[in-house]
This record gives sequence, C-alpha cells and structure tokens, in this order.
Amino acid sequence: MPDRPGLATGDEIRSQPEVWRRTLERLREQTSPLRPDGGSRRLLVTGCGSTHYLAMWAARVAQRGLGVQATAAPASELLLHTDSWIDDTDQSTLLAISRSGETTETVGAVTAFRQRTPGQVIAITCEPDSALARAADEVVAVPDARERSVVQTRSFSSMALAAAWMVHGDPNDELVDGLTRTASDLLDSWEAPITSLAADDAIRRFFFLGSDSRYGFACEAMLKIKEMALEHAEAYHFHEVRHGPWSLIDEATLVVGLLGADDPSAERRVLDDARALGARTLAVGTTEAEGGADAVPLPAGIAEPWRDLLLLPLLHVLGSARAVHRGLDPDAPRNLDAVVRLDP
Ligand code: F1P
Repeated sequence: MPDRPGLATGDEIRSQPEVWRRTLERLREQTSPLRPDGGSRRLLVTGCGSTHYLAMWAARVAQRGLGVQATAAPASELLLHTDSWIDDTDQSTLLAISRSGETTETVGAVTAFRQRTPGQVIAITCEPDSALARAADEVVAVPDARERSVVQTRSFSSMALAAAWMVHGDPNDELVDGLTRTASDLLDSWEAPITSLAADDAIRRFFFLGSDSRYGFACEAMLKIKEMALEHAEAYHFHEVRHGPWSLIDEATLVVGLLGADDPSAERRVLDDARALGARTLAVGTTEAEGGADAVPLPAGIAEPWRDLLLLPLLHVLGSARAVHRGLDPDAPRNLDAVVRLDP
C-alpha cells in the first residue's frame, strides 16, 4: 500500500526541534570557521533554490552580527556572470550552502570563485562527503538534518541554525532549551489551526511578507507553496508589497506576515490594511499579549537571529497541509528532483 501523502515530509517537519538539538550539540564541539578579524571584508553567500533563500537570510545575519559587508547571490549567477560579482582584487570569503553538496551551479560557483580570488571558501551542507565539501576549505556539516523528501524543511532550518552559530557562536543551554521547547510547543498548538487555514478554499493566492533577514524566509515560505501545493505565491519585504502587488490583494488572498521582534507595529499595519481589502491574514511572531485567532505569538526571551528559526516549522506545515488538501503528495513534488545536476 502506498504511504499516506506527505508522510515523510510531515515527519521531517515535526522532527525539527529534536534535529536542531542534535545539530547544536554537534556544532558545539567545533569552532566557527568565520572569523570577524580574519581579514575578509566581504562575505559572499550562495546557494540554489531553498539554499539561495537561506543565503539571503544568512547574509543579513552575518552583516549584523559581524559587521562585514555580506551579499547573497544565486549560485547560477556567480557561475555564469562571475565578473558582476567578483573581481581579481576581491577579498571576499565565499559561504556556499547546499543540502546535497552536489548541485551543479553551487559547486561550479566555488570553482569560478577560486579562479578569481584566493579567498576562503566555507560550505554548509548535510553531506560532509560531497563535491561541495571537498571543494571547500572549511565544512560545517549538518548530517542529522538529512531528508528523504525532495522539498527542504528540516535541512533548511538546521543549515540556518548552522549559519547563526557560525556568526554568533555557541548558544547557551538555556537558549537551546528555549528554542527547541518553543518549536515543539508551536507545532503542538498550531499544526491543527494552520492545517484548517490551509483548507480554506476561498484562498487562491499566498503572499509572504518579511523584512530584514526574514525576507529570505518569506521567499522560502513562498517556495514551499509552489513546490508542494503548486499554487500562486509571492514574497515581499513588508512595505514593498504596497508598491504594485497591492493590486492583487483581495478576498482570495492569504497574507502571511513574518513579524520582527523590534517594534512590529509598522508591519502589523500592512496586515491590517490588507485585511481591510478583504484578505485573510496570519501574523507569525506577535507578542504573547497580542494573541488572536490569526496571530501566532512567540516568546520574548529568544533573540534574533535564533527567533527567526521559530517561524519556519509552521510555514512548512502550511505548504504541506495545503498540498494534501489539494490532493497532492508533498513527498512527490511535480517536476522536481532533490538535486539539480546539469550537463557540463
Ligand atoms: C537546492 C534545490 C532545492 C529544491 C530542489 C532542487 O538543492 O534547488 O532547494 O527544493 O528540489 O534543489 P541543494 O543545493 O541545497 O542540495
């Protein structure tokens, strides 16, 4: 008998708190290869698909945390348009992120980088024996997060955890407990409500809004809807959405806001205004006092960038539950392979 649709993806989504704990235990035995005083003035972060969106998040986290200039680029652009990103005098460090470590463009981007500059190459990957790991000077491996699914869920969040650890160092025991317990509690309390939200047939378009580092996660949430549920989804920085895409906001739209910890009132206002146009909204990351049916509160004690990770499991649930509601199998997304390998 075939497996229930989404069985593997669902297990991987729910395993995140435990996999994060194991990943952090492993990371705490290592030293971060990113050195704020290492001479590199610029960090270039790259990946493809999910891992490109992760690169966007990691670049903002690194710039804030280390005070280096950090830029994210899709690996295909680094490979095919190298001169637009890197020149011979470049002093960059390249951080390449790939679950498989085998994606052609990401491995190729490392080669293109090496041909231009002697800068350090660091890899974050679930596969320590991969082509990417072999090509890098330093490898941060996250093998506990390997997946059966094509679509990235726990690998994405665990590689994000590794990026946060590289910038901020070891989280203390209290933070590890708080992070993993909160992620578990959120899944326990919100899996059912998010699953019923995903079953709302009035929704025909999904918008994900996130500012600063969270824009990368908004893009990843958009990708989950496209890959798993085959539906129209878009991602914007909070205030960018008013500049054109606003025309698409109506009763058929769900707008999901990934709120920041610091004074999210301007972000709340965008959601309020979208509701006034008829949209359904979901605010993820409200304060505990705010609450409400379509507001997922996060505890105040977990600081960014760790707090951002708590946004992810419920976004995974939304994509997966929407796919199942539409009769699709999130474990078997259309046209996709776990690794994109291109001919030379
Ligand atoms: C990146 C990626 C995934 C995507 C797809 C193909 O892989 O683009 O984000 O979901 O199924 O591969 P990787 O380089 O992180 O292994």
